[in-house]
Amino acid sequence: MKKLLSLFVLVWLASFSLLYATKMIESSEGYGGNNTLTIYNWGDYIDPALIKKFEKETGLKVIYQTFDSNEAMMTKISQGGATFDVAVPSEYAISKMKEEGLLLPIDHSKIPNLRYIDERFLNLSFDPGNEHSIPYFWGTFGIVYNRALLGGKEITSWNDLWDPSFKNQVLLIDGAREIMGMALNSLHYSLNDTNRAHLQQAKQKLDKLTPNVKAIVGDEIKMLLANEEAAIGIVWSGDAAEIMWENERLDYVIPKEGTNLWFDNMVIPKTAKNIEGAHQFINFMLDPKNAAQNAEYVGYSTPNKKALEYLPKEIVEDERFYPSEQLADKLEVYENPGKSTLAYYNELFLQFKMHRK
Ligand code: N2P
Repeated sequence: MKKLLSLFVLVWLASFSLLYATKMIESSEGYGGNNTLTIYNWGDYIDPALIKKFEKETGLKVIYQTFDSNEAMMTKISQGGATFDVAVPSEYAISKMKEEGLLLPIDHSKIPNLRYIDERFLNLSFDPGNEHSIPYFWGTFGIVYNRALLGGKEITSWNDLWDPSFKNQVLLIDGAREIMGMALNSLHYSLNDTNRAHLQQAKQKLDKLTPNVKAIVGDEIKMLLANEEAAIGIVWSGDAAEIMWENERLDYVIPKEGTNLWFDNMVIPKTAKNIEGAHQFINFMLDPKNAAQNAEYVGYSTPNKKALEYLPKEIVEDERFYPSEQLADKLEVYENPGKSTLAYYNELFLQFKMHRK
């Protein structure tokens, strides 16, 4: 009987440790859980050295995936197939995701570094009280161009892009909201316009830009512009900053008809498996030294007031990348126009892309 009992204990112990071992393997292979942290961010939007530093400090293993538009990110998150612990949407996407119940509340007591964020970037209308999102980067959307390649011509407005002499010279990023917004602004409409006739007009105006459009691309836009494969790019400010460091013949303009002022914040999607780790990561990215290192690496503007002290003066005093409150007030933030209008923006943009082929 004794023998039988010890055999039973042995078998029980063995199966228990087997179960434990499988669990360990599962989590280290990235099935999510408390040893891993899964992050979903824009491409080229973090200094990889910071991921290593975070892993070292916390013992967590980071699984990192990227997207290149809010639309692509929202589709993936709402389908729920993949689960993420932290994601970095822009303001209108945050508002939409909140509406759809896709985000978890953030526990501010676990984010002490929140005190370093400039008040200007807190408590904005898309997320009052920052209940569901914490600032990461911010910026504008505008035109980067190579004056030398354009025979010395200067660009100051969206409407300049339709100049017939710029044939095959314009690169666009692949974002429905951004490109439709640019066309709306060029017509002096709001980039939050919901009037379908205006949206149609914007799409027709985009069709007229087609001869000048060389390609609609993702993050490779930076390489193409830096290598002078095209003279003009419609880009986010931080991408412009990064390529201007590489090629000094490039300049960035905020078009005079106005443009978009955007905010990208960190959120915890509802399907998150490591909520504690997500808070740790958000707090880590808000550490002023980490935030400064990240801003210097990617070229984007940090909302972290304390981090500005660690950044070169030429960068933080450059109105093109750190627009003053006065200038920023003249720019427009994307609003969430509701599901059907948003779908209409996407549809028109898709039609424009197909029209090119
Ligand atoms: C970085 C993309 C920045 C996103 N490649 C702007 N919202």
